[in-house]
Amino acid sequence: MEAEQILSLLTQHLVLFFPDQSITPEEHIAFGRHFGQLEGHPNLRNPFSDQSEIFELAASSGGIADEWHSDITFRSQPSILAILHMVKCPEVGGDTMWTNAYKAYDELSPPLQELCEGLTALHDATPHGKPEEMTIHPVVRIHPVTKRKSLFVNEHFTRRIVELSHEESELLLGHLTRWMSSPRFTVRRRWSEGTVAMWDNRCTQHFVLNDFEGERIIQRVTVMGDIPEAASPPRWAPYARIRGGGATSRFDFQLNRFLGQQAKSLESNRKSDDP
Ligand SMILES: O=C(O)CCC(=O)C(=O)O
Repeated sequence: MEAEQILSLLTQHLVLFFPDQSITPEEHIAFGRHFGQLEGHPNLRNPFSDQSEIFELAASSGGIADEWHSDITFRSQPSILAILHMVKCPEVGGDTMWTNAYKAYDELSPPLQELCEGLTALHDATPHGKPEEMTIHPVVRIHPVTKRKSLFVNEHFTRRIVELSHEESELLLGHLTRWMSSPRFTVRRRWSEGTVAMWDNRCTQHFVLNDFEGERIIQRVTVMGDIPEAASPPRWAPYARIRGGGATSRFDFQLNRFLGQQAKSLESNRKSDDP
């Protein structure tokens, strides 16, 4: 099958499975390259290979992604798609689930859709021990190919809705991330060794069931990303109280820090553009 056909099936179905492949790491990388430039994982170690374009998640080294997420959303250009190869799986358990972020958006009530479209969210790499790696994305993004809207917040990397207070953000993010995982939006894969799975990272999230014993080894290549296009520009200013000292000001600390860094970098870009 041609790469273009595969991409078109992916656009239609969001997640594809190719059983009984048992590919080598080189074949895995070569397959991935058909879909764009590959990137290694920015924060996770790559213990099994010198090749930076492939990395491994092994249960023995704690590589169980048991929180819903899209990949690398703490970066300004999160990956567009990823391809997994199941190398060793437990006899029972360790299934992976994916959820459809288009449906999660489509089935929100119109007032909540409208609210979410005017919001942005701060994402960071806290799960990798790097909270200083952060960026802001729209809460609702538009897929560059289908032009459909999808919800783009996840429980693993999204810390805060920028235009809401900390307390309001906790409520809304809690609701949206639970909503994303509603069973009717999801598909669940029981793995066998040699299966390859591919997903569109712009309109899905995934989650691994941490319910198994024994080794589970899976390898991934990741196709580099694009800047998420917002369904609409943010409709409100960031809500972060500048004054310090109050017991709850710690909740605004990270957002203020990000906004400060952003203002500095805009200022230095402006200066370097000055004739
Ligand atoms: O191990 C899996 O099934 C999924 C791994 C994962 O979450 C990821 O590659 O981001």
